[in-house]
Amino acid sequence: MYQLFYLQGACSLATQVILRELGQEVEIIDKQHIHKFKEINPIETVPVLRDGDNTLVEGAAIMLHILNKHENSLLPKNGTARQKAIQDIMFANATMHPAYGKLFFIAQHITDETAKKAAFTAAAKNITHLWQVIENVLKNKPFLGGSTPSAADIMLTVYARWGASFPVDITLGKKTTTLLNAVQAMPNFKKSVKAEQAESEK
Ligand SMILES: N[C@@H](CCC(=O)N[C@@H](CS)C(=O)NCC(=O)O)C(=O)O
Repeated sequence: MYQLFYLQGACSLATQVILRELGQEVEIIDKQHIHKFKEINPIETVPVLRDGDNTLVEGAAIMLHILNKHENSLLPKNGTARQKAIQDIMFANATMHPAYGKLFFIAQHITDETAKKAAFTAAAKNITHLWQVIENVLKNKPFLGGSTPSAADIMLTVYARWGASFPVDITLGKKTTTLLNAVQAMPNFKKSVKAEQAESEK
């Protein structure tokens, strides 16, 4: 069984959803319940995945590890389709995630109200631009992965939920909204959200 260290609603939620989609058993552990989490991951971020004696960090690396290890339709086996799916995972993890990360940084570190508002507006504008890029890609398909959700679709859906926690206007296209709703309606998405809630309340 895998062990996954998480924070409620954080990017680790995507790791949990995908482990469940892969039919894997996972024990989830709230990072906040761990006294010396720094000893597990020196940079103190989630997700952290324990696969036997192997402790993995970095969301995209973890994603590729589990997708390579288990039979699935979330990551094509070869060719351009595989390259494209990996590119989408990297876009999610290395472009969209840090764009949302700026919102958390601004909320925590900018105290001057005028500067804070300007920074939130600039960050939201960048996020809206990234979602517009996604909307354009979705012209001829419902998900980045084609007719069914890919790992990147699930990752992006987790990040999209963060916008509601900040005083920002992020505009999402129609097809993007449909994608996000469809992913959030997946039984394993709902199950993962509930599992986090139950575990964190312990
Ligand atoms: N590059 C890292 C970034 C992960 C990251 O920023 N995780 C956030 C949650 S989404 C985190 O753990 N932040 C520390 C905290 O909130 O305590 C990865 O992809 O795993």
